[in-house]
Amino acid sequence: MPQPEDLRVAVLGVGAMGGDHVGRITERVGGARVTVICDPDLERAEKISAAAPGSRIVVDPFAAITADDVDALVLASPGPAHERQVLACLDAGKPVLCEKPLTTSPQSALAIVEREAALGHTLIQVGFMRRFDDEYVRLKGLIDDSSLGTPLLMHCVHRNPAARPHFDSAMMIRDSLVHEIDATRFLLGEEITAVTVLRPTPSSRAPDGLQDPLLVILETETGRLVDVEVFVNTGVAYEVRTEVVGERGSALIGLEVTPGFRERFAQAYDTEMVRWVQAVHRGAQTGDHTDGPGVWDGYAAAAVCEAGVRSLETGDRVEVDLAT
Ligand code: ISE
Repeated sequence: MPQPEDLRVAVLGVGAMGGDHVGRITERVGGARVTVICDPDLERAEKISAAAPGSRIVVDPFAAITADDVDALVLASPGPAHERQVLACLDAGKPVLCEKPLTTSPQSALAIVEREAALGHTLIQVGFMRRFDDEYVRLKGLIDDSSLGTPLLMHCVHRNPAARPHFDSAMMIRDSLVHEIDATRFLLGEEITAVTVLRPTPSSRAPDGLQDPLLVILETETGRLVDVEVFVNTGVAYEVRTEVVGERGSALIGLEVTPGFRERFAQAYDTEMVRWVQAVHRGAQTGDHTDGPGVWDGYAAAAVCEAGVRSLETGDRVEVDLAT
């Protein structure tokens, strides 16, 4: 039953992720309801709206952002649309949960960091959902309470059974590796300073031209090394594993194997949404809306991805150019 004090949410883009978010808010998250659905594919919008009682369809995303029956927004539109939509949400003073990427370039992401800072309070959470996954949270706990001693190395595996059509090698960095980049920053609590992308013999299953798998080395501020296998056409299952090696021990998470990322991170997506709704409710009183990853995290990830794409192209170790 909708309550009068429910947060009224517009979801922009109701493809796979956005459609899931509408279902999540409608069925599993208290304190919020979807009032507006916006998608250029009207048939899709109507189907999703039918499953979200009380929602209406708005075709123009900018009309959805300023609508009177919208208190906050979930952006699950294509990445290139994010910059203008996020800026419009900031202008309207409305909180946003923005699926990655925040924007498609570090320059435009930095402009958003600056615009939000000028407002004086945070409004934007970026959808790095792993930060809400129980296993990642426990692993971070082991690092933060010194159970493993000082962390020295991380080994990450990021395997997808099959990439979407038109997935190119740069997308392996921007779309897949980006989660390992955020997980590294989250777990180790420091910035990534350099990226080296190595290209082993491609799998014969990889579509023409796709450098699949990749082996990536991330270096951090204090000299920790993180190796990441990104393999997006294994033909097997979704496997995401992270091992942290410290001076006094190691810990490995991600032994569960699922068909895809939506199953693997189902709990994380639900918790992310619950916490976001709670944070927005709290923020209505305090003026500080966000306790999840924010615009700086979106910007830092974009800067590391840019270095990664350059390393992929040149084969060189590339330093990350991060604003100070
Ligand atoms: C996808 O966009 C995701 O975000 C998944 O978590 C990732 O595993 C996959 O490789 C991406 O394409």
